[in-house]
Amino acid sequence: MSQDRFIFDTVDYQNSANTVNNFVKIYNARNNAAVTGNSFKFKSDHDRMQNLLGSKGQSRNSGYYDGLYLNLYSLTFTDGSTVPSINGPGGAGWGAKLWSGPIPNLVNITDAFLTATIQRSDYILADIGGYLYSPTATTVTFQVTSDDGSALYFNGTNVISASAWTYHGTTTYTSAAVTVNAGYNPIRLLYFEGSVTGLLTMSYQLAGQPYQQLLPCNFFYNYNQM
Ligand SMILES: [Ca+2]
Repeated sequence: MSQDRFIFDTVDYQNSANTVNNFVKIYNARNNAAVTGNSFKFKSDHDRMQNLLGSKGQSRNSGYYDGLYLNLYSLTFTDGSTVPSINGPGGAGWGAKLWSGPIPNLVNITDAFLTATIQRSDYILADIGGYLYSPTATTVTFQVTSDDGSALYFNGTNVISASAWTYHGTTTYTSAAVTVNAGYNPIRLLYFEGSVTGLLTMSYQLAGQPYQQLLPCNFFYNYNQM
């Protein structure tokens, strides 16, 4: 007699009243199919759940880790005017990978961060990716501030102005309210910096909430190394 095996995946969701709900979703271990009708929700103390389940990153059997994931590359264009490919690594202007790692809390790439991380702050490209998780469909508005270029893909579409992907001083770009599907929504933030001052920050506003710059682990995940 064969035995059914299941994967239990914990997710956290902060609702509009700032209450943290802890969900457990159940998947069939043979084919990763969600077991419908059997996902259930804990409305409980967040820390107590962590004590029960271990650190949040480790508790996700489906392989998702907290935060977004940052890959830094060398920008090979140093003339201050030639724009690199918006299609990412391998395209024009994208040189060697310089660094990679998770950014668990905040998108805030500054000259100081780059100098501390890769001992340089000019002629770099950043490819930041992961997922925004929501247990239900909703909407989100993003703001990206960059010097120089930036592009923000959400569920495969660039949701900020195409003019952001140019050389310019510090400028904030605001998306329209975009649809968030229930589940994991792919998100990718691209950035390039030529010379002089550089900056990249991202904030977001979920429906009914103020803008937040922090990326709480409740919402943003990455899937191993991209
Ligand atoms: Ca600059």
